This record gives sequence, structure tokens and C-alpha cells, in this order.
Amino acid sequence: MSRFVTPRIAPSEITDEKHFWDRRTWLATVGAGLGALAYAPKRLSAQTQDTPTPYDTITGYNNFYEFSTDKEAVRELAANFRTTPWTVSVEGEVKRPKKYELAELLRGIPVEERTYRHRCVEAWSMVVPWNGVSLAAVIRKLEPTSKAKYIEFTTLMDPERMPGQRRGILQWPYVEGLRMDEAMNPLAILVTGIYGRPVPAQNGAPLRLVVPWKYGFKGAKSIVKIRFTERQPVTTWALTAPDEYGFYANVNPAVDHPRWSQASERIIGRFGRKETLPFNGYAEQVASLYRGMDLRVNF
Ligand SMILES: Nc1nc2c(c(=O)[nH]1)N[C@H]1C(S)=C(S)[C@@H](COP(=O)(O)O)O[C@H]1N2
Ligand SMILES: [Mo]
Repeated sequence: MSRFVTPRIAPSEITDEKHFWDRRTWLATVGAGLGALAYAPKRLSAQTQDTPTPYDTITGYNNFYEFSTDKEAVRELAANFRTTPWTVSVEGEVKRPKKYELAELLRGIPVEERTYRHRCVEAWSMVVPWNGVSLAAVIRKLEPTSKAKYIEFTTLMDPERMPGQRRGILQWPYVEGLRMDEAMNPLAILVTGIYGRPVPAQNGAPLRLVVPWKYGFKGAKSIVKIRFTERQPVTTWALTAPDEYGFYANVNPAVDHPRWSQASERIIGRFGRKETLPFNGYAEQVASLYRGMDLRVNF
């Protein structure tokens, strides 16, 4: 899987956070020279300046109900989860419906480094240096038809390999979705790595969605199906508890969850809380997508 992680710097060169920061320092140091243009990973202006959460915390505190509802148990339960071979079925309103081997799906699309705030609907947050590909680039490659108004993502269904699926906690498989214009926003990515290493199973290997202005549950893990649809997808959490989890799920400090406030968030791996920002701090990039919508109704 390492070939999907970072294209220009071998993962073997980046073995821990210290090296990650050394590399950043190096990039900043040589940044003045022309040579750096060729080597620096493409950065988006939206990238947060917040301090990234340590690797061990990001990969040791996980919501992945297919393995367990105990966040600290997922890492161990997912330790032997095999992600090769991996097939992603592309279906629905698309030029060529087809089953892709993962490498084929991502071929030709550059892997970028995107450090994003990650805000769970449970009112905790992290800052994650993801590696991944632009979802828009993948969609352009797949060529949806003019009827495609939404995109749906489905997680692997395999109770033998995912012990949590032997219990009816949710209606499996886990399904999430976006409106097509949301999916085409440059902030939306399909993640293949964290801190320059292949994304671990507990974080959604080998391919998971990240939509940083929305609550974390929109980011379906271990994706095996991408379907383009005319109708709004029926998504797992909105189906399970429609009063608590909407289809849009944009981070919004003004709309509380029925059972807790969304005004602030607990910072995992650090002390204290911080104020939650509208659209998780990405309003400048995405607020226009929702112009004219009542975000209390479409929560
Ligand atoms: N398939 C699947 N995807 C999922 C979940 C899940 O239980 N199953 N949990 C979601 C929730 S609630 C969050 S907050 C994020 C957690 O991602 P992380 O473990 O990488 O922090 O994954 C999301 N994607
Ligand atoms: Mo979450």
C-alpha cells in the first residue's frame, strides 16, 4: 500500500513524528529556493495551523463500530485486518460502471498531504495530517453522468473480519454520502495515509473519506463501493437516529445535538476544550455551498 501514501518522499524516510517535523522544517528552510517547488507537497490554503495530534493518539482512539464501540479497543481488534487485495466497485450514474482494483482507481492522481481539523459529533476533536487524493479528481476520472446529483460510499461488509458486524449496533454495511457539489469541493479527500504512513486499519484502511467541514461520521471507512445517484442516499446514521444525525452534518456550534451541546469540543491528547467553529473553521471555503438553506432544518 505504501505506493499510495506519498508520491515524492518514500514512506521509509518518514518513520515517526519527529521525522515529519524535520521534513517540514527542511521544506521551510529550503522553501526560499526554486528547487523546493518541485519537492514540497502541494498545500492548500485551508490547511490548519493547529498542532497535529500525536500519531499514537490518532491511531489509538477510533470510532469504527465494525470492530468495536470501544474506541480504545479498535486498534487491537483491527490489527490483523488485511487490505490486499482491495476492490472498489463504481456503480450507478457513471460512464463506465466497473470494479476497480484500488491501485487502478487511484492511478494518475497525486497523493497530497492535508492537515485538517477532525471534529466528531460526540464533541471531541483532533488535528490529523492526512495523506490522500482529491475526491474531485477521482470523480472527474470516473466521469459521472449528468443525472448524478449525489455520491454514496459504502464500507466493507464482512462479519468474519469485522467482529462488530456480528452485532446489530447499526444497519450494516455503513453508508455515507454527499451532494455532488460538496464532493467536488477541493477540501474533500479520499485518505490513504496518516503522517506519511499507510492509513492503519483502525482509521479506515485502505481508503476512507474525509470531509473536514462535517462531523467525522460522514467519513466512511474501508470503502468498497462508490455509487453515483440521482436521489439523496439513505445514510446509516441518519437512518438510525434521524433526530440526532442529519444527512448534511455540517459542523455547527449553533445547533446542539439533542443530548449535548456542540458549542465547544474536547481536544483529544491535550488538556481542555476549545470553541467549535462553524463548518469546523472552513466556512470561507464551503459556506457558499449552503446559501439559501436553513441549516437548522438541514442539520
Ligand atoms: N465504516 C465506518 N466509518 C466510520 C465510522 C464507523 O463506525 N464505521 N465512524 C465514523 C466516526 S463517528 C468518526 S468520528 C470517524 C473516526 O475516524 P478516526 O477513527 O480516523 O478518527 O470515522 C467515521 N467513519
Ligand atoms: Mo464521530
